[in-house]
Amino acid sequence: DCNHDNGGCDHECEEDKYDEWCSCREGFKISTDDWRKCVDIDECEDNTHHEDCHTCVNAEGNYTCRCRYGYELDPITE
Ligand SMILES: [Ca+2]
Repeated sequence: DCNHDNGGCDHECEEDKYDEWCSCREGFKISTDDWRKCVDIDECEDNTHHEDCHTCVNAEGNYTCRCRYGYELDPITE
């Protein structure tokens, strides 16, 4: 029951007539250990997120890119 203690969910609780489930805000995913818990997505582990990154730095809820010396972040794609 999402009305009670947010269904025990870390972030968002969703429900329909039959079921309830937890979802996470952008940058987080449901923990494989506990369907109610949200854990940070390591975008740097998954190569699809940071093709243009020289050095990917994972952070809580997002990630940042660092550039090699002589380059700077493209403000359009950042
Ligand atoms: Ca992250």
